Formats: sequence, structure tokens, C-alpha cells
Amino acid sequence: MSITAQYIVQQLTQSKQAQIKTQGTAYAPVNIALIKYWGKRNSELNLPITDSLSVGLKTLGTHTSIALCDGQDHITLNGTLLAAEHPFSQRTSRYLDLFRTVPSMGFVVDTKNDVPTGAGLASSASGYAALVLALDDLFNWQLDKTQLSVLARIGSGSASRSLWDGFVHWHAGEQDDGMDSHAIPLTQTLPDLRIGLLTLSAKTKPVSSRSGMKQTVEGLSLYPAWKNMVDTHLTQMLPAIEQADIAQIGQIAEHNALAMHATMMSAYPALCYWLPETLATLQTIWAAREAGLACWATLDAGANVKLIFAQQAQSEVEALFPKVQIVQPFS
Ligand code: 2P0
Repeated sequence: MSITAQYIVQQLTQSKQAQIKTQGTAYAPVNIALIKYWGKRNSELNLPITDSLSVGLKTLGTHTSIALCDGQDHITLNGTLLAAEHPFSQRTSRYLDLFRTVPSMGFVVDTKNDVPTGAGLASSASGYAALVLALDDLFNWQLDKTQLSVLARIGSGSASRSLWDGFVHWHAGEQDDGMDSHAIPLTQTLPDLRIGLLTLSAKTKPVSSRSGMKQTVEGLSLYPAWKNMVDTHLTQMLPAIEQADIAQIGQIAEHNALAMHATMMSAYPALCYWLPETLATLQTIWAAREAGLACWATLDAGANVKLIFAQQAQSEVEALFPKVQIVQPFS
């Protein structure tokens, strides 16, 4: 019999019934994967096939407050109260179903993303991390962050990494119940690291990450090679972070992102998130790098590009891409 998300939530929270507060509030940062999560071994619990590793964007994230009410949920996103039929409300309410202690329990959720609109940053990662932290505050469970990472992962896989700032390693784990599939923060800091956000298209991506992963794993793609590559990249990335080697971090992250996209494209039917502007931007970066600029690219499930570079390259990066939005993950 398969283990349900409801069972996991009960295991973690049922002995924690304490004094419920009138409101819970929380903030969680967006994270950018340097080694990507792409492919699940269990889609109800969002258990990944491979480990992944990210850096949090610290000042860009989701602010959430939550309170109890009777009956239907009331979900406000970026200042607008959403209809119950809205896909965001539906997904949020389905997740909140896991936490209702009586069927009549409703939630009033107010959530705001300070992620720039359309920048291709996964707001589901900071969104579910902030929601879980806000629930922990409301119900006063006082769970530790690895337990909260398990709960956030059930909302959205990448949310397991958004419980912390800085470098975060999500361990895939091996257990069927996923209790060992949670993130752990790394202690290293890298104040010179910069992440640049390039918005090439603000359109919603045509295929969700969720179905894209399924299509890649089931589509007779080069997925087995991708799995091996993640293992190699992880063994290279951990010492690169340890040595604060931004060039090495950038190279591995770029290779990993391109390998993920190549794996998607190798599925049948093929999956390609790129637009002509995506390739043009990559070619601009590669040409600038040939000319000496120390800047690398990463891409998620979308057409937009994120830049990885050191503070010393900032003015050159800004000259090359005047519209870039620069984030300092460690300041
Ligand atoms: C990542 N992405 O590691 C990868 C890289 C997109 C490409 O995590 O189905 O929204 O909710 O577990 O977390 C996007 O996947 O997917 C993602 P679900 P999620 O950041």
C-alpha cells in the first residue's frame, strides 16, 4: 500500500497539538538550483530521483499570513482575493486539506511574492515554504526545519530547499515514506557571489514543471545519463563551494542546466522551454566569456536565463545586459 501525504502530515504533527495562535506569519526566499531537480520517484510525495543543490535569493521571496475561519478558505494573492475556482486557490486548498483537523476548518491565507513578475522564478518554492512556516507558527507545532522541509516538499519539491538562505542541499533520500528526503543547509557563505535575473519572456510556461518532469522520465529520454551527470556534478560542486570558487560553481551550474534541457529535448515527444531569445542570450554570454568575462548561465523550466558571476564582474555584466536584475544572496 502506498504511503499518503496525509499519513506523513499526521506522523509529523499529531503529537504537536499546542495552543493555536490567532495568526501565523512567515517569509521564505526563492531559490535558484545550481544542480537541478528534474524527475520524481513518487509524485504524491514529490520524492525526487536525484539530489539537488540551490542558492537562496534572500531578499526575494514570499510573505504569508494564515488564520483559521469556519467553512471555505479565503485566499488572497498579491492583494487580490481569488475565487475558489482559481487554479492557485484550488492547489493551495488541496494542500491545506492535509492540515485540517476537522472538516469544517477553513483558512484565511494572505500571500505576497516580491519576485519580479514574469522573471521565471519559481514562486511555488518560496510559496510552499512560507506557507508551511506560517502553519507551524499558527499551530505552534515548533517542528524543526528538516521536518518543515519534508512538509514543504509535499507542496512543491523545490520548496524543500526554500526553508533556508544560502546554499542548500536537498538529499533525495531512499525511504518510501520520504522522511529522509529533505534539504540541509550548507554552512559556507560566499559574499562575492551575484545572481543576475534576465527576463526574456513574461509569458506563462507552456508545460508545468510537474508534467514536464513526467514527460522527460517517461519519454525514453537520455534520463539515465542525466542521473549520472547529477552525481558527478554534485561531487564537483560541494568542494567548489567549500573553496569559494565562483568560476567552478558557474561552470558546473551551467553544464548541469544545459544537460537538464538537453535531457528534456531528448524525450519523445520532446520538451523545449527555450525561445529564440534564450539561445541568443546564451550565445552572447559564451562570446563574452571567450573575450574574458567570468559569467555563467543557468536556466530553469522556462525561457529565462539567470547569470552567475562574482562582484568583480558586475559592471561588465550590467554593460552587457542593461536590464539585468542583480541579487546578492549573501549580503
Ligand atoms: C529546480 N525546477 O531544481 C528545478 C529546475 C525547475 C527546473 O524544481 O512538481 O515546481 O511542485 O515538485 O518544485 C520546479 O519544480 O515541481 C523545479 P513540483 P517544482 O529548481
